[in-house]
Amino acid sequence: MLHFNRNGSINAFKLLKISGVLVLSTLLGTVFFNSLASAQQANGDDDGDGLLNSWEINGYDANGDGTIDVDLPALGANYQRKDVFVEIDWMQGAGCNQKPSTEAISRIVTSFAQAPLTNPDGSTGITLHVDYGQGGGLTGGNALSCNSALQWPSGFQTLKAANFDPARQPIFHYNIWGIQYDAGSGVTTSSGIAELPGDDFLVSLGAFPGGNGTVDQQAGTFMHEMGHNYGLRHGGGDNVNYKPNHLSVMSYSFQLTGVILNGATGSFDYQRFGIDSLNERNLSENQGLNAGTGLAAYGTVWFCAPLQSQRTTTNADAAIDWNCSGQIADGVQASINRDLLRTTLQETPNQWASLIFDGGAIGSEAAGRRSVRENFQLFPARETVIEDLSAPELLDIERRIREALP
Ligand SMILES: [Ca+2]
Ligand SMILES: [Ca+2]
Ligand SMILES: [Ca+2]
Ligand SMILES: [Ca+2]
Ligand SMILES: [Zn+2]
Repeated sequence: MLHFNRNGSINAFKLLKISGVLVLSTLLGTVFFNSLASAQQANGDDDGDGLLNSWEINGYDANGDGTIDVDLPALGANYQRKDVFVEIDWMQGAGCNQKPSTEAISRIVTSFAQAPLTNPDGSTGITLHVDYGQGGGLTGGNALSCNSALQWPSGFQTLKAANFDPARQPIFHYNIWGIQYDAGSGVTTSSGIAELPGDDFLVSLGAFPGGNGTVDQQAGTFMHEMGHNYGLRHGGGDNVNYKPNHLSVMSYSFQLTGVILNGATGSFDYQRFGIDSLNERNLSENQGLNAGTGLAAYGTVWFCAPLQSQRTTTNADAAIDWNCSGQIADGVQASINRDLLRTTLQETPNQWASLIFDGGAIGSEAAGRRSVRENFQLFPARETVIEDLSAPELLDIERRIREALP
């Protein structure tokens, strides 16, 4: 992947958010200190989802005129349970239909609902609200014209400005489902691009089967690109690809199939627990990933040098023939993550516990009063992740996993 640093503004960005909270406190403080129990401050965020208590309880009034602009209670927000909001616009017309399937979106809503995080109300999980134009309060999602060479970030931001209510900027991530894109070095068949952390991401499956991918490919890629917005990386806490000790849709090994659980693909998930490092100069084949009994239900994928042959196991906590010698031994030296380098593949975290909920303009009270273009300048992405595998490369990984797990 490529990471572009657009740095120097992080401190200013945090200060703006703080001042946004102070402004809100001034405007609404009296009302809330009268109407809420003392512990529940209007400008607090009890559940840590980046959305202020006052917005989740009363709705968000972008310009302070007394009219609610984003009715969060009507959308199902709960100030004591984590909520995340995504608006999807998709290209559709003659020759393209990039609308995600209902099944793909609902799978990821389920994945978030099953997240291993506890909430102040005692529940577990995150409520993922996806507006792709279903109706009810969810009328932001709409079709866009087909464009097989969308420019990032300029063209993306132009579409956002024309198709996204600015009042939603502190609350909703914005996601376009396009065909292919150009981030400055030509049109690519890459599956997407995303800010890290941030509030904008693109899914681009135009070169995938059927012109928009299978349900699995849609579900996995949507969750993968959204994960970058929440600060997640391809190697868990780092950017190293294909780490066998990273069991997450954030790894290219599992983006299209989901993680291997109970002998099968299809677990669309971020990593749920920490896994030890692997020293490629001293691997214990007897130990496998050695992350304890909870790992026994999980499989993993690794690669054997020099041919980079891809291997799959359905039990990552049992013995693993890391160097593909046909024998199990300790003290083995092998590069197992497809890069020919023998290094230490660093430990990987519980990714659900490390989500950054307030990327980009999310959580900034003043952001809803600005134009899309103004916020784009004020909240530059710290990094942008361009998926650097072509469609054929990513599909090849998926095909080999499916061959190994009939
Ligand atoms: Ca909140
Ligand atoms: Ca909430
Ligand atoms: Ca829209
Ligand atoms: Ca290696
Ligand atoms: Zn990625």
